[in-house]
Amino acid sequence: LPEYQTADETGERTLWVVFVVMLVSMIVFVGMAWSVPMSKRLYHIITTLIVTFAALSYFAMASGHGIGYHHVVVKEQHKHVPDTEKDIYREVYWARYVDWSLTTPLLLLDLCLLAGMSGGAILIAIIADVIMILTGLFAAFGSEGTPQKWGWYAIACIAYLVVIWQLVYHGRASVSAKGGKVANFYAAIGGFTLIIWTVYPIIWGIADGSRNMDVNEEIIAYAVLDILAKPVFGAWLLFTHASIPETNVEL
Ligand code: RET
Repeated sequence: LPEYQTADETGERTLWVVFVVMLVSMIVFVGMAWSVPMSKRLYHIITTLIVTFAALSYFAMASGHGIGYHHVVVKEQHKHVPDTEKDIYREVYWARYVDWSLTTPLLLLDLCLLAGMSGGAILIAIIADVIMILTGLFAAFGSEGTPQKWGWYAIACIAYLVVIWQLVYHGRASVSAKGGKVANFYAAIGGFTLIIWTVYPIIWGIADGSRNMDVNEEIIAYAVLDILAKPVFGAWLLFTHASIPETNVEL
């Protein structure tokens, strides 16, 4: 009999809770956008789009959509009877990758605009980020035991290093021209982003990669990260933007 690794009520309830958190953040960010003139709403619009995409993807996952199955054949050895094989089907929430492929570029755009990076540096950061998410998706559905699976993961990690390089090297160089206040804020929110984002590939390696975390635990881990990376990041950015006029972007 095949074994199915799926979420139960704990996982489903967590997905609904995050959906509501994203929806409430969306309403709050829209309200904050309305309190400033249109010409000062760029961060508000980007940040509202981020939580809107997340709300849509969490709604899909909570209601049972955007989920596929990854099939693994596990060989079982026995002492006195012939070896057997067992089929394991584990849920893969591909809706996350759709979400991430849209929201991580927007999160980066927030940071790149804050730093005042050049168009070329912004483009490299965003394209490397899209490559990271899409090769991560290939890794998630890659056949178990094939070199490709971890190969795709390795390519995604290299793309992630390119993203970090753009933010740390080019971002810091650009932001220094905006004065100490903006530079300090960029260092703080950029450092926060770097820490949170780096936990994603670690969770992926434990849950989807080596299967040492069950589906519920995976949902909870990503739920915490997603709330920190989107609503908490967004609120921090928008409130600070309101108090430091030098963060304005002329676009
Ligand atoms: C994957 C697996 C392959 C290797 C790497 C990954 C990185 C993912 C990241 C995701 C960030 C998501 C965010 C979501 C928004 O809330 C695709 C997990 C490097 C960095 C910030």
